[in-house]
Amino acid sequence: MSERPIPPELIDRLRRAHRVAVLTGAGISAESGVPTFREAQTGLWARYNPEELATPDAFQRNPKLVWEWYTWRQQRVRQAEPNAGHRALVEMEQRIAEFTLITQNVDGLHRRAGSHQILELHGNLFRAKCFSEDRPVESWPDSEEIPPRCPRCGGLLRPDVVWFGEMLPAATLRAAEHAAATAELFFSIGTSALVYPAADLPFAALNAGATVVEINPQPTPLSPHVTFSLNGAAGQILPALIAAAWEPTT
Ligand code: BV8
Repeated sequence: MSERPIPPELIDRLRRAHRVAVLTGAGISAESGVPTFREAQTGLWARYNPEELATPDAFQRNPKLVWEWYTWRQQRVRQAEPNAGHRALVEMEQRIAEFTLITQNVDGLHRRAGSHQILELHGNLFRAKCFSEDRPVESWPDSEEIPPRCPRCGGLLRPDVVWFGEMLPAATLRAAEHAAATAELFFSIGTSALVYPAADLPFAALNAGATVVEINPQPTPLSPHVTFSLNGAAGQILPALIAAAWEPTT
């Protein structure tokens, strides 16, 4: 695929930036072999639409099915490794004075890659909480029962992720909104820009006068509004951007 060169103006702005915010979606994990949220599911899950499974109603209707979907996703992620796109964002965090990584992803790959300032808007696949108490559960006794039960109250355990129709963690969302509203440079990477309130963040950055950059092989509803649109894979574009901005030209 012919790589269009990265605009020199963008490289210059990145080099000079002090406050950068990045929003990532499932696309940044695609090159790690983790299926994106909206691409067709395979195998046992082919007949289910993720948006129908990732809801409290789905869990109440069939807790075993939903718990097993997340167990399957955990296994997929455990077999995956962070990719060059995740690693490029670790380097960007090291180079920028005030860097905030906001992710919609629940796969934990940014942390495994070595990123630190991470805001997990939609929770994390590998954490569980009690469905009745809505409080985290770190561990529970082995049991044949699926889903397992809360050791405190006996309620059903559920994944500690934000389902459709559920509020995002308030402090995390506030921090993300602040980062978007104060960034000089905002990147939207590997997201279809369909899910709210996360999809509002690039607009908050634009409204505050930031330079907004989208990295995605496909156009999205955000594309017509951004300052720079880099059409390609994050695992290729991000390392090239880092090299152009900070690696000494030989
Ligand atoms: C809420 C966790 C308040 C679970 C997820 C307006 C305001 C507020 C709410 C709404 C609103 N309008 C509608 C709503 C409701 C809803 C919503 O946004 N619905 C959408 C579908 C219209 N929002 C909510 O319910 C949110 N809650 O607002 O609470 C409230 C309460 C009650 C009533 C009303 C409001 C909660 C949303 C969170 C849902 N949980 N995940 C789980 O993962 O199981 S969202 C889920 O979608 C994932 O987190 C995922 O990350 C996220 C977004 O998807 P993407 O990451 O963008 O992934 P996708 O597959 O779509 O796209 C991948 C992209 O990557 C593609 O563009 C592709 O081209 C690109 N790509 C592919 N390969 C690469 C690549 N890019 C770069 N490189 C590559 N190699």
